Amino acid sequence: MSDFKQRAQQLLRDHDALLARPNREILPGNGIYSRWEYPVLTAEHTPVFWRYDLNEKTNPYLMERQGVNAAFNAGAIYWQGKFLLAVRVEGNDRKSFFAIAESPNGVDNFRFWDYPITMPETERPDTNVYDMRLTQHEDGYIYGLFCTERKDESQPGDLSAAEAQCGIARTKDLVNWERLPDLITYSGQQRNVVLHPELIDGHYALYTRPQDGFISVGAGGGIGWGLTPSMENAEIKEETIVDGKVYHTIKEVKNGQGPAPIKTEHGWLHMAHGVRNTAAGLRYVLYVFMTDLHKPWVVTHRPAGHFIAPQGSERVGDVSNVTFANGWIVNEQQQVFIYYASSDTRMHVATSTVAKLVDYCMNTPEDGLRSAASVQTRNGLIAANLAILDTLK
Ligand code: M1P
Repeated sequence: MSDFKQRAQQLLRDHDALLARPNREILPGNGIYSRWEYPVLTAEHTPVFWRYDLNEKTNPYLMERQGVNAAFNAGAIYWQGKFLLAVRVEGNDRKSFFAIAESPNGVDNFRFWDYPITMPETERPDTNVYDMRLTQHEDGYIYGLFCTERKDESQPGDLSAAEAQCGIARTKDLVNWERLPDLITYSGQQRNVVLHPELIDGHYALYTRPQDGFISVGAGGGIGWGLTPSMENAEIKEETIVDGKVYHTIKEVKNGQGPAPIKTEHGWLHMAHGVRNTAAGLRYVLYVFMTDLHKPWVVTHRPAGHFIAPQGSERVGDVSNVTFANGWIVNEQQQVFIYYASSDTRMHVATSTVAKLVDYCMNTPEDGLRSAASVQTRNGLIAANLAILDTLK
């Protein structure tokens, strides 16, 4: 057998072994959720035939011709009994694109469909697209809302000056996508925009993240809320802040809605990311909160602090110290599969249940916003526990 063929077979075998590797729940967990041992997706999970030219005539050295740098920030949907992720795949050329990866059980065996999503462009082509939130809407469409990034033409001298806006596409089969005009808002820029799954007073409702600049949200920020009569020419005339930035919390610098919220009998369950600054740069963590069942723009429960923060090897990657999530899935058994990315590099899963997440939201103390308040809250727990500790021995 030729060296070329031998190496090609090795590549394909190793890839198959990686995809078939069983994952393992890390127990006992923290009672809120369990992490799983292996990332569910990495750059190496993308098909060999996306990266290598497998033709010996055109690629005698069997080189990787179109490398993939990362697979992260995936939207998620439970579709025809399968767990589907709409992954942000980033090529070595820094361009991101969307690709669907499918798993039978949500925790391992994720396999990419043969082709990435061919996302149509608008008249103003996107330079980069990323972080798609999937919403199965009551109007019958699956919407994908994502960030479209383009050069900020008003600053031709600054090559890093960019503009982020919300791109919108919809589909009925996750293969054929109809691109709709970008969302119009009257904030400078938008990222982390998410469609609420139900109409509110006959209008489509969106969680937004108004921002003054491309990286910095400036004076604005927070998770916003706005209504539009149509998604075909979506326009939000008035944005109100649902969950703002707060000094000395995990969302002091900025925050953003994660996936579309989950409807529960106690209200809407939300996951978001919060960002604070440190001497080592920005730190992104995930937090959860609940809003009113009939008024999803009104926060009812805010457990203090982070829900998931980068841990161990999750802390290192292209943009270190980041956890980011824009997808979760609830299955028929009300189990929740939380898909989170670490350090803009790879995807992980954490598993929980709707009941546990609701309990966490409703019964975890809020941030008292002062050290003394935190000690007082903790002392309450300690005193109550000391009174019963002997009964557990
Ligand atoms: O690098 C961390 C994250 O930064 C951005 O999120 P935000 O707009 O909240 O700062 C996004 O580019 C996101 O993709 C990225 O993971």
